[in-house]
This record gives sequence, C-alpha cells and structure tokens, in this order.
Amino acid sequence: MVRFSAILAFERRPVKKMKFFPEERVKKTSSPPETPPQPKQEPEIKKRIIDSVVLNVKGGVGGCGNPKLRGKGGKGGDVYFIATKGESLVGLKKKLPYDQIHAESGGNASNLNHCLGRAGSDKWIPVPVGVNIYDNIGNYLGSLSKENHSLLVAKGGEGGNTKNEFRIRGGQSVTAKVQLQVVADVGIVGFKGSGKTTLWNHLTLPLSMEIPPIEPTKYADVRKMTYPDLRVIRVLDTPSFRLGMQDEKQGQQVLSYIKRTRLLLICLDATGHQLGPKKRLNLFESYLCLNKELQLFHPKMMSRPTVVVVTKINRPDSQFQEFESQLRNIDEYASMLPKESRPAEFFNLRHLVGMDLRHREEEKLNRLWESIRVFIDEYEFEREEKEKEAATFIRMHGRHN
Ligand SMILES: Nc1nc2c(ncn2[C@@H]2O[C@H](COP(=O)(O)OP(=O)(O)O)[C@@H](O)[C@H]2O)c(=O)[nH]1
Ligand SMILES: [Mg+2]
Repeated sequence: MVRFSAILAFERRPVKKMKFFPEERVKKTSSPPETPPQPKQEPEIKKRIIDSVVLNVKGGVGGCGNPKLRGKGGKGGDVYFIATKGESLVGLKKKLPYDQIHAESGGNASNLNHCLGRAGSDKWIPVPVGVNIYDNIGNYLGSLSKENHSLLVAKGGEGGNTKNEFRIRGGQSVTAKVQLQVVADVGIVGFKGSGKTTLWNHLTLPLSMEIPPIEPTKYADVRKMTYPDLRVIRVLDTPSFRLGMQDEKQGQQVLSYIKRTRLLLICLDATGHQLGPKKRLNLFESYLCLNKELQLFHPKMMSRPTVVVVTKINRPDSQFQEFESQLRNIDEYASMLPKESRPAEFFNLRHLVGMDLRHREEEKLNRLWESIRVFIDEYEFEREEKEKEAATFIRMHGRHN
C-alpha cells in the first residue's frame, strides 16, 4: 500500500519545463533578424496646445520640538508661484520634472544651543505672467496677471511646540493646475468647410511658402503672424464648430481655447451652411446661430472685438451682398426669425470682409492684418483702463463682497 502511494507520488511530480529548447536558443542568436532595420521614423508632431501644466507642491515639514527643553521646532517653508516674464509652461515643465516640489523642512529644536528650530526656507516657483491657478478639483486658487505678482500655494507645517504637544505637522500638499489665461490673440471660429484653415494659412504663412494641402482640422493649433515691426500676434485655428460640442470632451477643450482669445474671427461660407440632413441655414442664419451658441456658452465673449470673413463670395449662390445690408439693420432682420434662433446679445462686430480664398487677395489680407492688430490693442487698452478704474473705486470705497 505504502509502495503504491509512493509510486503515485512519484508520477505526480511535475515535469520541470525548460524555458528554451537548445535548438530554439541557437536559432534565436544565429539567424539574422527577419525584418530589415527600419529607417528611423520622425516623431509625430504633437499638435495639442499646451495651455496648462499640473504641479504637485508641498509645504515643508515643521521641525521637531523638544519637550524636555520646551524648545520649539522651526516652521516648514511655504511654496509660492511668482509671475516671471519670459517663463513658459513648456519651460516650467522641463525645469521641474519631479513628481513633487517641496519647500524646505523646519529645523529641529535639538539642544540648548538650538532651542528654537530654524524656519525652512520658502520655495518660489516662477510661472508665466497671465495664468490662473486651480486645485485638482477645479477650485480657483488665484491668478497671476502681472509680473512679480505672487501667490501662496502650499503652506509649510507648524514646528513642534507646547501648543501642539510637540507633534510636528506636515506641510500642505496641493495639486496645482497652472492654466494660461490667453491661449492665442485671435481665435478663428466657424462651421465645417467655411474656409477657416485656408484663411489661417493665408494669414500666418509667409508669401514664399507653398500653402499645404487642406485637410479637415482635427486639432486646434496656434501659429504666429509677425508684423514688419516684429510685433507677434498668435492665431488659433480650430476644428469646426458643431451644435452640442460643449457636451463632448474634445468640444469642451476647443471651446475653452476659443474662450481664451482676445479677438474672434468668424469665418462664414457665403452660400450658407448645411446644419443637418434636412436643415440648411442661409448666411445670415448661420451667423446668428454661431452668435447665439457662443453667447450662451460664454456671454462675456460678446464684448470681444469680432471680425467676420465671408468666404466663397465668387460662388453664384453667394449671399454676401444681402448679408451686408442685413447686418446694417440686424435688429430688424433678426426679429423676423423665430425666437429660438435669436441671440440675447449680438457679437461686437468691428470689421466685415468678403473674400475668395482660392486666391491670395493681398489688399484685403493686408487690411485684415492691420485691423486685427488695431482692434486687439484698443480692446486691451480699454480693458486696462477699466481695471484701473475699478482699482481706484475699490481704494476709495472699499471692497464689498
Ligand atoms: N471656391 C472657394 N473655395 C474655398 C474658399 N475658401 C475655402 N474653400 C475651400 O473649401 C474647402 C474647405 O476649406 P477649409 O479651409 O478646410 O475649411 P474649414 O473646415 O473651415 O477649415 C477647401 O476645399 C477649400 O479649398 C473660397 O473662398 N472659395
Ligand atoms: Mg479647418
């Protein structure tokens, strides 16, 4: 009986498997690789705009107190963001690739000579001028709009002392999102096929450069227009506007870029826009539709200077001339439309031009270049004046919350 079970036990012993059979191993090392070496591929160009970075920051730990000597530990250092000219988000991320940025810990109250621990030094993190700071659940922490303005982001911990029974405290830990207030100076917005990317190319590419083939725009992208006096204005091209895009993640992102521009450049097809399988909007209706959607999305956008470029005016069914007169009496024409198509407030329209984008119409483009610059400067000037006025008012009357 015993012998029988011993045999069984032997048979049940697992067979040790070899990882590679020898011939396999030989094959692996000696045979040439089956696929010839591929030429090194160019890394794919990342088109996503970097408009925010997330930094984990932590205040310094408080120093240990000393119950025997009743000594007090030093306070941990605080973490501040400071608006610094010339700083960029990409530069910031490169400079601070660590997972967490700490301020210095407070010193311990170790002996009679060091009865009071030294306070840990604060950490100052330079960030670009013109950013808003949020925490990880989107709570607004503050903004840094002017050079050298600073914001306390994470407080250092208290050192051990009689009040806290000599227990040290860790510093505050904050996941801070640093987001640019302005993504681009000009935001091009319009329905599909209205010529946004074609216009963007005309505005931003040098004359000598060949216009790249036009493809549907998947990602928002920013390019610069450089004026002869080296003034730079950044222009945002966006994927086409769709109804309900605020309910999708990518749509929300595109709208958030458009929200953070200084001037709206609305691109419209002179022949109107096919909204759905059954509904076609004429040029005026397509203008009001965009107006209404953007006004509902962000009412403040209505005070922003707006330039309208109507494309494809060479087409026989162009409605451009009619559109010009409709805009002159916009209240009257809008009142003829059903109530649900009318926006509560109209765009702040400053310039209207009809173009045939198949050709480079130099004169019109030059006027567009110039007016964009003038409108942005006027708008910024007015905004600064208003800010100054508000600051004086607060100084005189106090802030009321
Ligand atoms: N005939 C004519 N075609 C245009 C004009 N503007 C743009 N297109 C064409 O319309 C198509 C869509 O243009 P695109 O710039 O991609 O529009 P987007 O979707 O608004 O970016 C392209 O084939 C362009 O060549 C124009 O003024 N006249
Ligand atoms: Mg496009």
